[in-house]
Amino acid sequence: MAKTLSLDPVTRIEGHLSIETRVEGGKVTGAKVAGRMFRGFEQLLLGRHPVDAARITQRICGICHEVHGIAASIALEDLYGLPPTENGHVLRDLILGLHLATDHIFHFYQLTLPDYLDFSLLRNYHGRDERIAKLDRIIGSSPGTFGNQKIPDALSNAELTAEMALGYTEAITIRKTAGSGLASLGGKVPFCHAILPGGVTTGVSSDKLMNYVNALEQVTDFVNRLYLPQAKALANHFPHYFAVGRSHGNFYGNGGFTLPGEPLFTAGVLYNDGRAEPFRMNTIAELVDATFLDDKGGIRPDKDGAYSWVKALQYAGEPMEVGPLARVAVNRDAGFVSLLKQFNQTVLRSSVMGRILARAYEAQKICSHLEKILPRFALDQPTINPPDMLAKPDGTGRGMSLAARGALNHEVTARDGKVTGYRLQVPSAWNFGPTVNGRTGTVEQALLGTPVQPLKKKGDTANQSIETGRIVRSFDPCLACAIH
Ligand code: NFE
Repeated sequence: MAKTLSLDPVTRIEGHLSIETRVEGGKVTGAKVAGRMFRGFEQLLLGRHPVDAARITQRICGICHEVHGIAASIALEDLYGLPPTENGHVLRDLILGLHLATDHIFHFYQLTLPDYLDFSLLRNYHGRDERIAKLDRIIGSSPGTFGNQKIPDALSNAELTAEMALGYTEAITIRKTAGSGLASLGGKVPFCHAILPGGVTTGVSSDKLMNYVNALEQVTDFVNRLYLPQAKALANHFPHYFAVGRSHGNFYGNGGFTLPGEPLFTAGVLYNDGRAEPFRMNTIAELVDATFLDDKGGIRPDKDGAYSWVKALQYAGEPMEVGPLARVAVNRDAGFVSLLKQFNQTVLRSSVMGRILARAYEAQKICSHLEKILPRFALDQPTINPPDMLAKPDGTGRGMSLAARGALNHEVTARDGKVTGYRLQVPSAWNFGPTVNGRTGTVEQALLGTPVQPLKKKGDTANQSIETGRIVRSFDPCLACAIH
């Protein structure tokens, strides 16, 4: 007999997400992924000065603010016909890259590991590291978060659990250090007010630059010493997750980090039948059939057939997976393919563990790229080519950029110097959109066919949701962004 399992709200994510699955014969046979809260950023920009978008859109999200400032600035540069200075471009890439690396660290340690570890195992630790005793006290004070004995297949190795738990606590300190480095260049965090069209307004003195360099060195050390090795250790212990959580297998990625002549990522689309093509902006459709919106963006909370506030984004009629795994797939990244071989994975496919590993791999790749571009910053050169705030541009500007969770597009349309349209195509909308025209949403597809654990005790469905939670969190959901 079919039954329904709900995860509502999904915790350890940004925003409001509900997952409903139909389970039949021990497998997920239907899935509905719904964003639960209307935002309205596209609407509130209407009638405003276009440059306001660089600051207002950063408020869409508490996690990925910088990326919206950057994508908006690129769109505004297109609208104003205003190239950034080289210094501005360098600073923007330095901000973007350090943010992406720390966002990935946060996702692995704070958002993902509690799905796989039973931190109460630390009580069985017999090593000499005194920090473990400290951790034990933290765990005792928050047993709900850390003493998760409900996980039916948690990592049973106490030593490795202890090492990862230490990574968990160090990741918090690293995030603070990275925040300080980002504020040195972006003015402040969260919401770097210095990111504007034409570059970055901060007067970057040598001490500010050194603070950034120090943060980058610490983040790089953390990635090399703990994050990538521990992501690999997780993959070693849960190798079956290379076969769980497969989306349709269509990938889309934007370019980015274009400064050194050869971009770190190039834009493109890779279909599940192996076809690859360059990205074409006008091939994206925003569909509202299953969304509580009408064709003009008006709110329709009682609309028939609607079940989410997230729009369905499709590329040439196909749902796409976006994110670090999509970026390595579209770029046919040889380093990542050889990393996969360490786990006997011969083909790069969509999966839970593929996403987790791709993020760690990307963090390392970005950190070394940032070290490479640092010398391009010239202390005596301007950081911004400022826009003429009295100009009254007419037309449309597009900013195709990237965020931790995937491709990010901003599009601004202005008449007589006022915003008349603003369009946001955001990573989590690609991944968390609903089913439209018979094409299941990306995460919905990833849930279909998932085996569900048998009930341990009557009525205790918590352990049955573990697979769902792991699949959903492997996409690093941000519903605040998805709905915007
Ligand atoms: Ni709110 Fe974001 C990123 C963007 S996801 S986290 O990364 O854009 O949709």
